[in-house]
Amino acid sequence: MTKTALITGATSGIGWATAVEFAKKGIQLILCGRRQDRLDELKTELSPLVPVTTLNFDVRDKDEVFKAIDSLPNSFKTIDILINNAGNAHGLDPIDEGSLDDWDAMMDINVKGLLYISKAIIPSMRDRQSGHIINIGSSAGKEVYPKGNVYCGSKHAVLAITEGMRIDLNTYGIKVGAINPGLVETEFSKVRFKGGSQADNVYKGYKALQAEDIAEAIYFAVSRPPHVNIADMLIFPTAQASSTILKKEV
Ligand code: NDP
Ligand code: 8X3
Repeated sequence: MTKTALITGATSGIGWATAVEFAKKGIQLILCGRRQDRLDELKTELSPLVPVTTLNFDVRDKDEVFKAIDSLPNSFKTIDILINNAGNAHGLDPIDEGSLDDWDAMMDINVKGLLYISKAIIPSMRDRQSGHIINIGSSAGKEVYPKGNVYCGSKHAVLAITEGMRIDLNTYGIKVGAINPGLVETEFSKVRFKGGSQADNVYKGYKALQAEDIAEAIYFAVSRPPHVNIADMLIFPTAQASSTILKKEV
């Protein structure tokens, strides 16, 4: 039977690539994000392959989140797979210099936004006793690096929440897991550095992961047989050994 996946942050990077990968595999799609032009573009690209609908909302706004999920047409209401991907780093500053607005953005989007979406979708999975939730964490959820403070905190929270979800939803047969990438070449650094020139250097001098690499890992996780749950996956580019050890060509 055709499965339905809801992907947050589908307008860019890992979310976009995951939508493309899922469409190729016949999974019908609910694409979410704030940039309607990109949602429309992706819908046009993927509609020849699978049914696609879009939802435009900010994950920080809990009323918008619940309204959006409620507004889904009947044929998209049964969500089998939830990919909690929307998120970003905002800033890279020592803790004494960090911006309160950046901290709010990271905690509100990466942590609370993920919770709002999950709360809107989990009850129907629980009632059906089936479903699969994948939270996009990060290597920053497993270790802390200089100036990463609050972003790392938000991703550590994502991993703790993932474990909590897996424990509490175990009784309903719902799969929960985290995919944790290292450096992936997306718009992530443009957002982190607010379009500044620092972003240009992040992926220079080595081959970073591409969004498609992570999309393939996500598809691997969702395509395992019913008795297999990929609980946690950490993926680095070959050039990266940890958050702070990166082999760059000079
Ligand atoms: P991108 O910046 O390319 O994509 C981020 C996505 O999140 C966009 O689609 C954006 O959509 C969406 N988003 C951001 N803020 C909001 C919001 N307030 N409401 C709704 N949607 C929002 O980055 P990536 O693809 O790299 O990041 C995806 C996930 O992967 C994030 O959780 C990130 O932390 C994680 N990650 C990234 C790594 C990397 O090196 N790139 C490594 C490890 C983890 P829109 O602006 O249209 O709303
Ligand atoms: C994104 C990877 O190293 O910039 O989560 O934190 S990193």
